[in-house]
Amino acid sequence: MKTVFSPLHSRRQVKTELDGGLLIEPHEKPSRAETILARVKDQALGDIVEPEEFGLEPVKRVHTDDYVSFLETCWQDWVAEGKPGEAIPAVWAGRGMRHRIPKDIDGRLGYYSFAAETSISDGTWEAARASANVALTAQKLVTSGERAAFALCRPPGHHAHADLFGGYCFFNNAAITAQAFRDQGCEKVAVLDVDFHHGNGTQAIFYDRSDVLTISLHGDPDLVFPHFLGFEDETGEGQGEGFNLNIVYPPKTPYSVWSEGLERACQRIAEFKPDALVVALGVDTFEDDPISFFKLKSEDYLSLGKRLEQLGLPTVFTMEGGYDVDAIGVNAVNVMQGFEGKA
Ligand code: OKS
Ligand code: MG
Ligand code: ZN
Repeated sequence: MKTVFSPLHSRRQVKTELDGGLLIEPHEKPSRAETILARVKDQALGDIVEPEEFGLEPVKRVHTDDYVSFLETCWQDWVAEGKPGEAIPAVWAGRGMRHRIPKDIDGRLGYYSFAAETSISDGTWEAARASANVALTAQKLVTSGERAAFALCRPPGHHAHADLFGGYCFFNNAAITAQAFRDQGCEKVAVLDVDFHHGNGTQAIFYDRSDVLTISLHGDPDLVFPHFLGFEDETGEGQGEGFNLNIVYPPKTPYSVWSEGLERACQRIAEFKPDALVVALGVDTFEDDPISFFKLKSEDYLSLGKRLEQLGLPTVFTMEGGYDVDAIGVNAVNVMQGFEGKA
């Protein structure tokens, strides 16, 4: 399987993540992508290719023009206001307040976000753009006849809504990929999100549509991020009713239990009969992940890859979360190797 990777991911190198009342070194750091790339090379998974430039048009099929413009100038607007640190949202329109776009950068940071852990600094825009191009290049490979491709995206994407960043995500690479399949003639596309966290952005983007089935397996949002979306009674709306599926799990869930949900998800996808599959691949389901609470083991990722292959679909994997840097290379590449038949 080919891997698409851009060295521009390293342009996103923020110093801060608001966590527990402290500004810590971010969990979502450059070494994550480098570790996965090293494992791809070590295992000779396949060619590693740099992304093509697709421009903003396929991004704007999923994200609003004003959100994209905000991201493009956010850092320079912040610096121009004389702010000494990294750009961090600190104010939101609460219940009863106005959802209008303020002129001031603090106001706009709040308007275009849903959480405060994701700082912005120099290079975030370039890295986020490259990450979307990585996904779109993988999509092009698959459209051109590859059975599957690994988009080694960084920053990740599945939390990003049409006009909201948060959860380390800016552009929703999985959603952009699914929409690209649609725009190139696929009538139906499924997005399966196996990251530990709910794919809230992907769900929201396609919530009223029946052409893109969205499924996410994740930790109970009553207990973990993103806290305000991802419950099992969210099944889609309007035309999209019945085309969103959330499967939530409690702390300490092992693969033996998690895989029952995977089976339900796979059966729903088979029934939907999509023309292509996008897998939002997080490996923060791992037992030693520092911010998550499932108990998957490294060999379980081989089983996951094998089950996904059995769907028999053209498949793009977009990299999402996973923060035990020592293990994420093995775990992510195990999914690809399981897909390719390694037991
Ligand atoms: C807040 C925790 C923020 C978690 C963000 C989740 C990132 C992720 N202290 N999404 O898939 O891995
Ligand atoms: Mg998920
Ligand atoms: Zn995650």
